[in-house]
Amino acid sequence: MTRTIIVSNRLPTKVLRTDDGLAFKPSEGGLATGLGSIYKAEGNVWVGWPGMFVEDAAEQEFVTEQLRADSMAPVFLTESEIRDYYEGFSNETLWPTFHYFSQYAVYDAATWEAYVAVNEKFCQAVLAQSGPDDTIWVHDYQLLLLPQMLRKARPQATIGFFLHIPFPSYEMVRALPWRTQLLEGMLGADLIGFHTFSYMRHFLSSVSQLLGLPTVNGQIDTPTRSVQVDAFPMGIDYQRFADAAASEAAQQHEQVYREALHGARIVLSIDRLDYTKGIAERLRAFELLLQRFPEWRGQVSLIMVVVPSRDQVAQYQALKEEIDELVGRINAQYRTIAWSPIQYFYRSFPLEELAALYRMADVGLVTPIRDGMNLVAKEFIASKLDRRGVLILSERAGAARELSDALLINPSDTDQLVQTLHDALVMPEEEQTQRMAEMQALVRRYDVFAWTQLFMSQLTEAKARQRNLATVPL
Ligand code: GDG
Repeated sequence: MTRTIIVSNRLPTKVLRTDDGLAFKPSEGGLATGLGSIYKAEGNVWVGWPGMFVEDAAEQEFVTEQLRADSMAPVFLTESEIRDYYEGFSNETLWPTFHYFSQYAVYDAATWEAYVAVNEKFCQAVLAQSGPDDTIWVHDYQLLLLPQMLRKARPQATIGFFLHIPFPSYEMVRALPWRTQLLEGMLGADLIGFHTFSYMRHFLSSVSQLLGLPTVNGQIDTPTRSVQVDAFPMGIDYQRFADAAASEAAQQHEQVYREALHGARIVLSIDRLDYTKGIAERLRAFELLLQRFPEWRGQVSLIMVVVPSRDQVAQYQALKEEIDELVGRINAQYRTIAWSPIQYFYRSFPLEELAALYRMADVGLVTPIRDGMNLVAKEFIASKLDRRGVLILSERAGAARELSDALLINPSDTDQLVQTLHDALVMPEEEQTQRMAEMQALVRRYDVFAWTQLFMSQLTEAKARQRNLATVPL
């Protein structure tokens, strides 16, 4: 029997150290839900880091045993590996480069070496779980070298790779000192997936210009194999968000929040703390809205949830300070005893509270500078049971390709954003429901389960094509 192995930097369960010993907390992320039916099936497994340092051998054994029961296999990483491979090369070199923030990119041979070594460690962990003909689906930018490492050890395996962040233009990629190794690493896969066609085109262009390989119709021919490349826009678990929004708990939260907000209209923004998300730019636009359209003072509040993330990286600390300062300044300038322009939360909320916020928001404000897809935009849509509400979406989020009924904006154009905020707040209800209905139909249909199925079936096809090629006599 062949098996399927999912590999990502993080496992879908986090191990925590509590007063009562080690605890296991399942993640509610979209990927975990979407891939649930695969990795939980008989014999399959998800390989990744459990999110905590476990050095003691007996503890490692305990964690491994516990996770095995839930179809997971941990890769234990040390503090220095996380510092260099994850915070270093992944988040200080690849993340800024792939999001067009090259001014933040650090080129450091030591973190690159750690990246290679940790990819190798993941490779060994996968090999320990897999046989020669198994299917392996590798996820994201932390593991770009893994497909090729696996290919060398398992020439017959079916290997898929999906990138969750943008793939940037050749001009960005060529600046990376390790560009050749990174591209070759990805090419170990039989199928490489991106969120959009433009990321896919950028990848093909880099492969052709940097490796000199022919690329025709989404197929790359290496001297020994052919690799398929395609776009698979990731979806969400639509029903889960629709159900959460309909729940008694969400309705109760909404009631409490509405009373506290004294009837103000609500603009909602939800992101991880990240300079790619355009959080500071969004605050400046909201400040300008209050300046240019004084009629909104006292009438509209921005609820801004920022989920702490990567706070060991210098740029993230600086961004946090910038946000704190901007919120302080705007609130100090405009607030009244009864009204706050910005309700800012630097923490994450449980699903029912998040659902209440999605439910009650008049405007969803999703304005990243760059974003692979952006699932928040889709979750906002799924939560709008009465179809009222307007989505303002950056044209530089992958989601903008699908959500053409959102109000699309250029996140660098503050004037346009201010005007669009105003337009959204005065949009007639009929137009709101029309746009929302179109977007709901799309987000409901292409959910995360459809995404998983499509990728897996294309992967099987790509492998079959590969086998046919191999049996054609020269
Ligand atoms: C990467 C790419 C791509 C947020 N606040 C709370 C909370 N969240 C959840 C949201 C959403 C998720 O976090 C964020 O997903 P995004 O897609 O918006 O962004 P990234 O984390 O940057 O993800 C991105 C994605 O991978 C998938 O391929 O779309 O472009 O950067 O699901 O709901 N969840 C809870 N409380 C919160 O306060 N429970």
